[in-house]
Amino acid sequence: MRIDIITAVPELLKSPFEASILKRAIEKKIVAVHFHNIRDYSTNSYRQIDDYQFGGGAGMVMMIEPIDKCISKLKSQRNYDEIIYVTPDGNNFNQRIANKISLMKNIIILCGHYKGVDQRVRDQFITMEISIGDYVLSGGELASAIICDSVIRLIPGVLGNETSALTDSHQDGLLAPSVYTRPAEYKGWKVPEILLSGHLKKIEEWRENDALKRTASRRPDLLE
Ligand code: 6GU
Repeated sequence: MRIDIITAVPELLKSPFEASILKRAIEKKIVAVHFHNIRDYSTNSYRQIDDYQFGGGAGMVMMIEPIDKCISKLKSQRNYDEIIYVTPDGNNFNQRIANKISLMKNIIILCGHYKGVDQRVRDQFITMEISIGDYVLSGGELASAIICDSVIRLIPGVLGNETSALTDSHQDGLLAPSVYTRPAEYKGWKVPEILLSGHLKKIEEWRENDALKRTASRRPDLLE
């Protein structure tokens, strides 16, 4: 998978890809992530990428021309499955969307700033709009990093069997069950007996039941 990220603040976005699981996925060449500084596509000598909004009002708007130049250049080089704009007024991100994106070959992610981008960018280029929740960030960069992390870890070969994504919270529509490790007893606090029994079928039943109980108490909306 290839991910092209268009941003005004690449520094805000790079470090998550330089450690741990994402770094390893890049080193193994399972995924390639390319950063494009939108200022490099500015057409004036101030490297300006935003301007006042027509009709007046507070807040700057990202201009169409630098974004057009960057996206058009990328599109001339390969086909993209989706051109994603991350924005607080997009569709709410979830595990289902992460799964869907993880199957794609090439995507572009455009990070918004200020009051957002000129609407014509959205009308002409964007195929998918994603929000990561009902709150506002200073820019789309951190949201993009979150989307990339959740997507990349789903690509086969990124996680080993021991960290399989299949048993994560949300992957089956439920929260994940409680987990325990050694010691089996600590200060008198015991691990549920069944998990020490070696009885695989009963353990599986216990986990299913614990996942259901958790989901019902913490996130009943997921069971509706
Ligand atoms: Cl994708 N961008 C910004 N700026 N704020 C957000 C968001 C995205 N998702 C939730 N809040």
